[in-house]
Amino acid sequence: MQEKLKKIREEALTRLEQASSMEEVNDIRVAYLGKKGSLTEVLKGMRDVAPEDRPKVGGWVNDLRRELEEKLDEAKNSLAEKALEARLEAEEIDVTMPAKTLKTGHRHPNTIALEELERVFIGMGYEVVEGPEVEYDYYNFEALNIPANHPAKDEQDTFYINKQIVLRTQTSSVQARVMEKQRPPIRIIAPGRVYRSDAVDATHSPSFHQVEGLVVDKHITFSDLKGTLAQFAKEMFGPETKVKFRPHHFPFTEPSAEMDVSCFKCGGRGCRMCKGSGWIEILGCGMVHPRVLEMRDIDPEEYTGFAFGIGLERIALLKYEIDDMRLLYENDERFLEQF
Ligand code: 2NL
Repeated sequence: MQEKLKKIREEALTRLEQASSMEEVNDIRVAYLGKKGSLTEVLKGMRDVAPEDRPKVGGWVNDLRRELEEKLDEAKNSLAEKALEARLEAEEIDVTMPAKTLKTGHRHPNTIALEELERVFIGMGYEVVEGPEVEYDYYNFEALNIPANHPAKDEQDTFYINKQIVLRTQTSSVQARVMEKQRPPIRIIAPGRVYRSDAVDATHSPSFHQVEGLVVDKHITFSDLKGTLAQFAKEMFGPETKVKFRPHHFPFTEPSAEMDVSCFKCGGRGCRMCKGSGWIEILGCGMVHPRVLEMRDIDPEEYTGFAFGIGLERIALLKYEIDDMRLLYENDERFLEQF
C-alpha cells in the first residue's frame, strides 16, 4: 500500500511540475482528488486493508491528500502570477512617448457672426425666436402683404412642397407667427436658414441664413429704427461706423430703406472692399406696413413698428474678408481653421 501511494505521489508531482496551464492543473486535481480520482479509489479500497492497519493507512492517504492539495494550489498561484507578469509586460506603457494631440473644433464663421449679432440685440432687450423652415405659403407671403400673383413672389421663385407649403424664403414668417400669438410690445430677432431658387456663385446660394428683426409697440417711429440700427452697426463693425439710409421698396414695410455702413476697412475713403464707394450695403428695413399689423389684429392706429432683414452670410463674408460665399459651405478644414 505504501508503495502504491508513493507511486501515486511521484506521478502526480511530476505531472504538476510539467503543467503549463490552469486547465492542466485542474485536470490533475480531478485525476487524483476527484470523485473517481486515484487517491479516492485508494480510500474506497480500505475494506481490503486489515482493520488494525486502517488508521495508519488512512493517515498516509490523508497526508498525501493534504500535500497534493497544497501543491495544486501552489501551481495554480504560480501560473496566475506568470500570466499577470506576461500581461503587464505586454501592456507596458512608455511614459516618455509624446501624447496624442486632441483636435479641438470651433465655431463656423456663420455661427461666430450670428452669436455676435445676437449678443448686440439681446443687449438691447430683444428675444431670439425660431420657427419652421418648411412653412405655409400663408405665413411666408400672404401674412407679409405679398398676395398670390404678386411680382415679389416671382422674384424669389421658390421651392414648393405643394400648393400651400413652401421652403421659407425669409424668416419674417416666424415674426408673422409671433404677432399672432403675442400682443405688443414685441421685440424679437428671428435667425435661420432660408431657401431661394438662386444659382450658386460667389455671392448667391439656394440656401442661406437671415436674421430678421421686428419691433411693435406704441409710438415706434422711423427714428427708433435709425437709432437701433446705427447702434447695431457700431457694435458690429466698430464705434466709428457711420450709417446711411437709401429709400427702397419692400411689400411688407412702408416706408422702406436699405442701410449702408461706412467701410470699416478704409473708413470711408474708398477701397477694394467697398468698391471705391466708401459704403457697404448691409440690410433692408422699414416701418411695418399697416396691413401686416391689421392681418394679425394689431390696430395700426394704436401700434406701429419697424422691421429689418440681414443676410447672415453677407455679414460673415464682410467681417472676415472672405471673397467667396461657397467657402462657407464646403467644410474644408483648411478654410474653417482660420476663424
Ligand atoms: C432684406 C430685406 C426686410 C423685413 C425684412 C419684416 C418682417 C415683418 C414685417 C415687416 Cl413680420 N417686415 N421684415 C422688413 C424689411 C426688410 O429684409 O433685404 N433682407 C436681406
